[in-house]
Amino acid sequence: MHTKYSKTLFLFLFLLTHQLTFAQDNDYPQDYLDKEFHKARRDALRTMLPPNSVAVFFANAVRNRANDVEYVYHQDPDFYYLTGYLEPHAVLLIYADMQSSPEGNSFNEAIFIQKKNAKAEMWTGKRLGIKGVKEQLGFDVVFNGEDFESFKTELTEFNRVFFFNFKNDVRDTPDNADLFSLIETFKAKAEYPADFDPVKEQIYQMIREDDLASAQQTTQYISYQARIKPSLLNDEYIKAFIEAKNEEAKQLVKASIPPPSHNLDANALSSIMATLREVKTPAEIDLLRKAVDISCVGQVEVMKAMYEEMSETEIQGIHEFVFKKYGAEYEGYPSIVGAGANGCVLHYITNNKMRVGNDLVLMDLGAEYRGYTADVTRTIPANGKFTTEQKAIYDLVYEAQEASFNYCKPGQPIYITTKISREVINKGLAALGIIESPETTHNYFPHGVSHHIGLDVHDRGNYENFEPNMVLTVEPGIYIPPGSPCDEKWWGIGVRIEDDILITEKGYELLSDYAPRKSDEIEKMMKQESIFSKLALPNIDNRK
Ligand SMILES: [Mn+2]
Repeated sequence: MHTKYSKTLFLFLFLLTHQLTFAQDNDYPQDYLDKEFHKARRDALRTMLPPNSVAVFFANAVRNRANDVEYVYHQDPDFYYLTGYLEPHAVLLIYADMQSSPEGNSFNEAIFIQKKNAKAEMWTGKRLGIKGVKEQLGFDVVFNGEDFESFKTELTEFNRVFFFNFKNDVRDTPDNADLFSLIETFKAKAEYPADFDPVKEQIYQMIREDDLASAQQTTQYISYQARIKPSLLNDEYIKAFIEAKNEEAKQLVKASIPPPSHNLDANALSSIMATLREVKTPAEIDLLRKAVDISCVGQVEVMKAMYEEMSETEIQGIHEFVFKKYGAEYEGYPSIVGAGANGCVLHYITNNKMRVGNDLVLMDLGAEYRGYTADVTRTIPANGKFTTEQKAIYDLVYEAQEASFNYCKPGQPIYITTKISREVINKGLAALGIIESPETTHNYFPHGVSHHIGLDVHDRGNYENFEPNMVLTVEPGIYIPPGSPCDEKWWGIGVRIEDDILITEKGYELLSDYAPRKSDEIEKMMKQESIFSKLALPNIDNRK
């Protein structure tokens, strides 16, 4: 009897504890990328590194908003992709070959992270610490940041040390294991030259590898960079290359360029990471689908809810409420809600017009779900009905987008969508009399049409051909700000239609098809009853 009772009690307690753990776990998102994903991406990166090299990645900086308040922390997407680590003040080393520690252990990667600290965690939340990073992120070699300095790794001995050069936006704090200190330690270990200039090194490299065919490309790159940093043109070799009149003279410059005096490479990682990140894994595609669906629900709910008295701010709020209702943590980029002429400002994020009136409202928003962001734009008439002019411009953008979709398949160059959209729009603008002829130079469509999406809204990519499992936008637009050299009736019309597609073996899949795109389908959707029309909040105007 006694035994049986104990057994039952034990079983009961066991089930209870188990149940509690289970319930607690389930109260938090379970669908982040798993540690196997991040490990597989590190392994894929390793295969792209030349022998006897190491790639070094730093966590993003914590950035200050004002006084003692920081901006919401966002991990560097490359760092997240390779680690899953969401905290600041960390550095990752990925070696091409096996290394041995002084204790005789072999390893080919190491991560240095934020140390557990009960006091700090009381203010800013739980840290994974060494144990958490080993168990949850699957790293074997994990140290606290403070141990980076004494960590034995002879960076100067490698053929190549790859990293992204540092931006001067990292604050030094009293903590000797903060990002600032980790970077200083790296610079000391790698004998980073005080005058290190990756752009100059890139130009030297291009000149060294230059043949007659690429001379123009090198010259273009130099003139682009010189606009940012004019002093580049004072460099004796760059100056000589620009001034070289013929191939013979260019060859002389090429032969005179000194070899690099160190093993640091701050250029190559961007194309290596682009190659890795531009093609998505099934797990990434699942998260992107979710982010896109959520963003489309936002567009649909706003289509139903919109009326003339709404403000841009409120419209933004409905989208973002929908994102959060579905568990998306963030917006992937600052939300754009622009009525009328505001829609002609490409990155209008002020969103403070208090009444959208009879204008078109351009809404470019993306939910970020578990790190992956959508990028969807709809442009709708605030009062539910396109005017003749609004519809003419809208339908032209739609036509350009439809024409571009036809070319979204493996083997086609990504820039083709821009080329096709441009052709359709130039022809259409001329037919409407907005420009003189399809050949007229104009500024009504100043941007490209396709970019990758992923951990970044403008995700890394090499931008060559479409390949299966790439996820990209197709987003033509026409913007006619007031004062444009055309009939006034077109002024203040800004239209962008932006959809997200998954490239498949034979073509593409439209991921953002939940939100209507066609002008008459939008008008139909806008007639539907909205849940938000029942939302009544107290009037606070007369409170003192
Ligand atoms: Mn976009």
